[in-house]
Amino acid sequence: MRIPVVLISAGALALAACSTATPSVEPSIAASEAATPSASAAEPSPSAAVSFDGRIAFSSERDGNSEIYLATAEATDPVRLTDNPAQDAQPALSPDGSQVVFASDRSGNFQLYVVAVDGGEPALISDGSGSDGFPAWSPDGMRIAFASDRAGNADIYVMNADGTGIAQVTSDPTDDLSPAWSPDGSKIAFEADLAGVNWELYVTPVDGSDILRLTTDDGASDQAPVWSADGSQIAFSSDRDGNFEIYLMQADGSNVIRVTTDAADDVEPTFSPDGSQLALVSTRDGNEEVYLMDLDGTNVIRLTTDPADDGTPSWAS
Ligand SMILES: [Ca+2]
Ligand SMILES: [Ca+2]
Ligand SMILES: [Ca+2]
Ligand SMILES: [Ca+2]
Repeated sequence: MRIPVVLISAGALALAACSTATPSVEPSIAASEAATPSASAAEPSPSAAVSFDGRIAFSSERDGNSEIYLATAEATDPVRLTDNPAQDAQPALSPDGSQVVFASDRSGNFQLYVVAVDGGEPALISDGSGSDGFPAWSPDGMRIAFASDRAGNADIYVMNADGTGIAQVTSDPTDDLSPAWSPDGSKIAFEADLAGVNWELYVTPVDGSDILRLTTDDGASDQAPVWSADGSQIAFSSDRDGNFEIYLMQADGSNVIRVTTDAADDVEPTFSPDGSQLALVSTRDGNEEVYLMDLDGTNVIRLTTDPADDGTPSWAS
């Protein structure tokens, strides 16, 4: 069983997963479902850059602990943006592709930091009043939505991109995670178990005034929503068909379409800037890798080729 990306325990946004000693910031993909990673010659040699448009930020443990990396079509190897023994995780590229906001426990508990893609020291933007994670840039680049346990359980908040002007969006007693902005900036989709069944997807105006449930599959966990560029669709991951797959639905929750069809876990979808592709994380080759594919699941491109876990892609122009 996959467990939530962030477990809320003892009032902390513990980015812990399963029984791994190292806090995992990726969705916990059951080890039993993944083949034993092989560091043998089976890994293809990354001798040429994979072709794709824009920039993709992701997290990886390839250098011993979770760091943030940036992949571009021009570069053969991803560029490492963080260098800290703490967990640096959940990167989100700004809409113009110039900055990455991410969560890190380098100060003790998870806080949000911003780093320029061309380097420099990450700047703290959290105010330290709770453990913060799941940052998501608003489409105009002016605000950041995130999850925080500062009020006792995980809720969705929004703030200005410099960390000022924090406003609470949700205030229910269950955990609300993984906020995603609609392209017009008016709504936020998120995952929660408000109905007391399991993780379901919800949507609300940014002021939190009208929370609507989008998914109704009570027997499964629906997680990690992300909006298409035209606002018509939401991609998400769900285990409703036995293992985690990527699905698309209309933004009102109707017309669910399954995108992936393999026995491994497929999670953490995000759209390409032009909306024609998805990036996602899958264990289909033995460990967590980032893949790109068309919206119908065809033309699969493997972006990462490292035996360590690679995850949480964010794609911008
Ligand atoms: Ca690190
Ligand atoms: Ca809550
Ligand atoms: Ca699958
Ligand atoms: Ca990998």
